[in-house]
Amino acid sequence: MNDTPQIPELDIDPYAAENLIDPYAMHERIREAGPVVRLTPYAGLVACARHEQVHAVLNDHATFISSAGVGLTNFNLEPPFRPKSLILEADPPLHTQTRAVLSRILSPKAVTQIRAAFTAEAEALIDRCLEKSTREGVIDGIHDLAQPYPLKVFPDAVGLGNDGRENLLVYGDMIFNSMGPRNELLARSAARVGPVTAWIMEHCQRANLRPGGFGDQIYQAADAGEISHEQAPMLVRSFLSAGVDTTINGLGNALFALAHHPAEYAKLHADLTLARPAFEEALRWESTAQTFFRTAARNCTIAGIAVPENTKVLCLLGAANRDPRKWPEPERYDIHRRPSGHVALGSGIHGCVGQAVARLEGEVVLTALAKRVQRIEVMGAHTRRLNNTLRALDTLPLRFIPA
Ligand code: OVP
Repeated sequence: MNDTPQIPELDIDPYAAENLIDPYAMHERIREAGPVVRLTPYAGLVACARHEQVHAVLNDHATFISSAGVGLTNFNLEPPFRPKSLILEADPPLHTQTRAVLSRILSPKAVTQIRAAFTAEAEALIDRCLEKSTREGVIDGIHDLAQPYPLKVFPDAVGLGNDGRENLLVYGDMIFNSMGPRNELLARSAARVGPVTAWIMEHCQRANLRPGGFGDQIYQAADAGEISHEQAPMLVRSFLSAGVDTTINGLGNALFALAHHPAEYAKLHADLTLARPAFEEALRWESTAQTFFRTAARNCTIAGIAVPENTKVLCLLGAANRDPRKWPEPERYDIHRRPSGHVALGSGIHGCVGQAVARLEGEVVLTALAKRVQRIEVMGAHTRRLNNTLRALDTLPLRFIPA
C-alpha cells in the first residue's frame, strides 16, 4: 500500500537549444505530466509548469526561499557567481528593508514624474524608425526600436552618463544566463563580460550618478538611515541588472506579437487606449523571463507531493502563462483579453518592483507606434538570441507603413 502520490519523471532539458528556441511543446509536456515533476537531467530539482502551482510557490516565500538563489545553482551548496543581490536573492527581513526603498523609488507616483520624458523619447524613436523604414524599406524591430529605447530612457532615469551603456547589455545577458546551468551560453557570456563587471560597479558609485535620479535616490535613502551606505551601490546594481535586458525583450516580444497578428494591430491602431492591455497580453503570451527558481527551506509539499528540504523548484512562468486550466485559448494573442493573474512579472513579495516603469515603457512605445504606423509588415525571418532565462529576439525585420 502506498498512498503517497508519486512524482512524474521526464527526460527533458529546459536549457537544450531546441527548447530555448521553441519552449511551448516542452511546456505542454511538463504541464500535462503533473502539477510537479522531476527533470532527469537535473537531479535534485523539481519543476512546476501549471499556473496554480507556480502561483502557490511564488506566494509562499517562507517555504520557497530566494536567498539560496533564484537560478539553478543552490547557494547552500555552491557559492554565487557574484555577491548576492540584496533584493532578488534575499528573504525577509533583509528583503523587506531593501524592497521598501526600491518600491518607493519606482512607485506609480514616481512614474508620473518620468512619463513626459519617456513619452517624448518614444515618439522621437518611432519617428526615426518610420523615416528609416520609408527610406530603406526595412528596419530591425530589435536593433532600431526595442533595444535603443530602454537603453536610453532607463539609464537616463537612473542617472547614468551616456558613455558605455552597451555594457548594460553584456551584463544583463550574463546575469540571466547565470540563472541556468553552466552550459555553452553561460561560457560565452562569461567570456564577454570581462571588464564589464568592474564598469558596472564603478557606475553604481554615487559620484557617477546624476543627483535626483533613481540611483542617487538610493543613496538618499542611505543618508536617511533606511539602508546602510554599504548597501547602496549594491541596490543600484539591481537597477542596472534588471532594468534593461528585461524591458528590451518585453518590447521586442510585444512588437513580434503585433507584427504577427495584423488584426490585433489594427484594433490597437484604431484605439490607442489598447496599448497598455496589448503590452500586458504580450507579457503573458511570450513571457520575457521564462523561468525563476526557489529553494525549499524545509521538507514540504507541492500539490500534496513531498518535496525535500533544499530542493530547487523551477517555476516555468511562460508555461503557467499558457496553462489552459487558467486561460481560455492560451495560445491566442488577444489584446482584448485582460490577463490579470499572469506571472510574467512574478507574484508575491518578489513580484517585479519595477513593473510600473516597465508598463510605462510598453504603453508609451506601443501608443507612439500605433499613432504613427498604420500597418506592420514582416519582412523576413526573425532570429533569436538564446539565453538561459530570457525569451529574446536578435533580429526582427519589419516595414512600418505610415498612417
Ligand atoms: C528580474 C532581477 C534580475 C537580475 C538581477 C537582479 C534582479 C538584481 O537584483 O540584481 S529581477
